[in-house]
Amino acid sequence: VFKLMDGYLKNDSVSLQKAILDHVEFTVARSRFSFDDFEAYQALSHSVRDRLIERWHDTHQYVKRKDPKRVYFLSLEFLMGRSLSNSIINLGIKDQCVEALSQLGFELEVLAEQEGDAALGNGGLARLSACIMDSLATLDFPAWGYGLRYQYGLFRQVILDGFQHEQPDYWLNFGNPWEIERVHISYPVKFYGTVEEEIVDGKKFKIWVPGETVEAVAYDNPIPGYGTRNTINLRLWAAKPSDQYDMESFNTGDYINAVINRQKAETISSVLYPDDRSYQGKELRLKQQYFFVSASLQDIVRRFKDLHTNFQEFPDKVALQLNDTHPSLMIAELMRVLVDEEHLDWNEAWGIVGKAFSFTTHIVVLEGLEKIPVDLLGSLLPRHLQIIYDINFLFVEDLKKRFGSDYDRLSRMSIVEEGPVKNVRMANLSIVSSHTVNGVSQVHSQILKTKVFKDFYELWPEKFQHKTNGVTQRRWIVGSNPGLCGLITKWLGTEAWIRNVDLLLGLRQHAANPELQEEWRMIRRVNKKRLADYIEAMSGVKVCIDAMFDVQVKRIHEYKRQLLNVLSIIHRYDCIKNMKKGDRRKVVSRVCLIGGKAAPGYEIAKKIIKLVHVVAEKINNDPDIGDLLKLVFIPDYNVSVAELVVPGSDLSQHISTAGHEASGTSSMKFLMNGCLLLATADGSTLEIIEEIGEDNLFVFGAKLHEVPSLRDKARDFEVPRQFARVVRMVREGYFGFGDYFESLCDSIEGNGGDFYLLGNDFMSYLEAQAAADKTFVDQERWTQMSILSAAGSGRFSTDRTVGEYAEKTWGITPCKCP
Ligand code: 26Q
Repeated sequence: VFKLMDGYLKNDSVSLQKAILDHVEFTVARSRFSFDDFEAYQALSHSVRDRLIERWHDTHQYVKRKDPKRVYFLSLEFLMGRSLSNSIINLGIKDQCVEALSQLGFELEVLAEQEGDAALGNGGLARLSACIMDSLATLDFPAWGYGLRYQYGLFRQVILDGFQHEQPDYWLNFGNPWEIERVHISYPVKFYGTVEEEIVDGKKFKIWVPGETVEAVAYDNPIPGYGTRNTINLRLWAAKPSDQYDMESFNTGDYINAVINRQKAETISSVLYPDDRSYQGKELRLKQQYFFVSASLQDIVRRFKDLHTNFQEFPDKVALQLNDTHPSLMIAELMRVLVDEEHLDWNEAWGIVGKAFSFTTHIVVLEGLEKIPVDLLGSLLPRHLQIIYDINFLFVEDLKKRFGSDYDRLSRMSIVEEGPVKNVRMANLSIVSSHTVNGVSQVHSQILKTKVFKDFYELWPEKFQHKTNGVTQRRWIVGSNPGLCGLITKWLGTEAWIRNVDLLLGLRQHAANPELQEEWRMIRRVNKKRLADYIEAMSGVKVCIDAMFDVQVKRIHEYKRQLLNVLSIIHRYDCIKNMKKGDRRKVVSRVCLIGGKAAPGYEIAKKIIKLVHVVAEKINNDPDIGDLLKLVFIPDYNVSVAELVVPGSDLSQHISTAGHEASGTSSMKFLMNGCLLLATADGSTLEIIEEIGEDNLFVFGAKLHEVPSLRDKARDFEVPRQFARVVRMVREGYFGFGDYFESLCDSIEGNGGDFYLLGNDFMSYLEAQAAADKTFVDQERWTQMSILSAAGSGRFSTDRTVGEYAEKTWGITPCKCP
């Protein structure tokens, strides 16, 4: 275990124990002779927090002195999950904490369970942000994360009678030891109003006279690196009422209403929007975005101005990374600050903007791109709308010079979309204003160049890059699978892989070694037992750990095809039912687990959840089936549930229709943990296949280039009878609720055609499933594939991703605190 040098605070178990007891008494205000698990969790967290703060101060001081170029990772979403275990691991004080606690009669694992998840994000994009922060800190990059401190994170999913209900996630209810409230770091953020002209030194300037002001207060979340003192900052903004421009309302005599109105300011950061395109064009969402952008940029500019006076140096000191289009109003905001406030020429300012921003998109289809209605933008941010129009005017003029009167092209590329409702296309704004644009897997980046942003690629081929996503092995192996972590270290003879994940390749040479295989299986069995206990506690279903644990956990979306999975489970059930008793001995037992949240307004996704439940009800209660097949829905899937599920799975499914998953990152977590993949050739799976070889996972389904023609032919496609049969069972109410599932069945059989090609891929999916069964019987082969999966997962660490961004996009180098 690596040891960091102590700072002012000591890290031996005696010092830690004293720290814990002091915090019990003085922070939690309980007696040091009597406190419960939750209070112990609080006291331990505060002891850890103190140590984080120490390193975090050192890092800030050091980086400030060195003043290197910094990257600012701008994201409206961060899915951090729990912090206690992760911090303890990254600080390198796990053994000492375990010892300190055991003498007090507590267990670290039990205390860690007391913590709620910080779920300030929806899914892949948000968890990616969190993994990137871990790698930025570990690799000593001078980096900051900026985000919003939503009071309510992603809704909690409660299942009643098989239906999803959404409940508020008031995650701050029991306090949050991982943040530091910075009451003195706050900025006014302005909205509405008008644009006027001002003359300074004989020159005309536009000034924005805003109508409403809200205060943004900083909450800092220290992010420790592993095996380094570097601890970086994730700064989240909360909205508070402002004292500025508020006198008026208090002078009208209606004191009570004036106070109540002030309180409304807080709604801006109150709730995370679920990922749902139907929310587009909502004023509150736009306010959130600008609130985030304005506060973050004021902070960034202030830090720049602390040491610099010449804005030409701004891009040498600042890299601004846009995590999707959500923060892209910062482009207009930086223009406004430079031109209206700092009085730079337009062209000078535009040059600075173009060198500062880089843009990552996580979306594959054009329809998914973010648009803001011009009317809405004009009323909330009148000056920004003007700036966007000006950017667009100059851009379109340039285009005309280049492409003449190719009006179709001009209208496709324009930042402003004309039509009955005019919209600002945020992706176009981001591409035009950034020096680099990247997709999140090789194939995704290719699709951007050839389809989604083809016009832009033809104009600026040099702007387009690709950066395959990753996940952090600190959380996804060291934290969530300590058994496997120890085994890997033992066989590699070093724990250096925790910082240098390419070393995992060293496992390849041992993949067929029976001794390693035996130990590997033992550890996986313990993890499966832990998962089985959780399943039973949560659903009442007892599962046999000799069965294959077959898992699909991710947001529920039609393109991710959870429905295909359910239909194949029905098929499996139907086959077993119709088998002669003697043949059943050959059936490989399965425990199928499906989990994930549906956006609240996404009807079809909600029906899929209900379908899982009714099918599960039937199968699990069929005495004829017993342990041969079980189906369980895992409710309220989140980061900490994933930490339990991933290490305990044998097979995981990533079965999106080819061309629809930009990358996919959960597959990488499963891969690292030695879980085999059953997947389509989509997103990052293509690179996983390249890395571990197609013999080491189960691939099926239409290929990317086949999808368009299959879609054209979908209407004439004769679906396999097996597919028709299982859909008919659902339709005709074999599992009940036949009417309710009609529209769901229509989505794959009706006139609209089977857009996601479930019918098409069904037989090939069943074949892949059969291949998985066949392999599972051969445990030696299975274990070898499992070891080779983990061995090949190094390429999918965010350490690699972040290294590539640093070199190719941001132009930053490490700044390691001594
Ligand atoms: C949009 C408008 C209004 C409110 C919310 C949103 C919104 C919020 C979140 C739209 C999209 C998201 C999240 C998207 C996302 O998670 N995309 C996934 O990103 C992963 C990381 O790159 C990829 O691996 C996945 O393939 C991609 O689906």
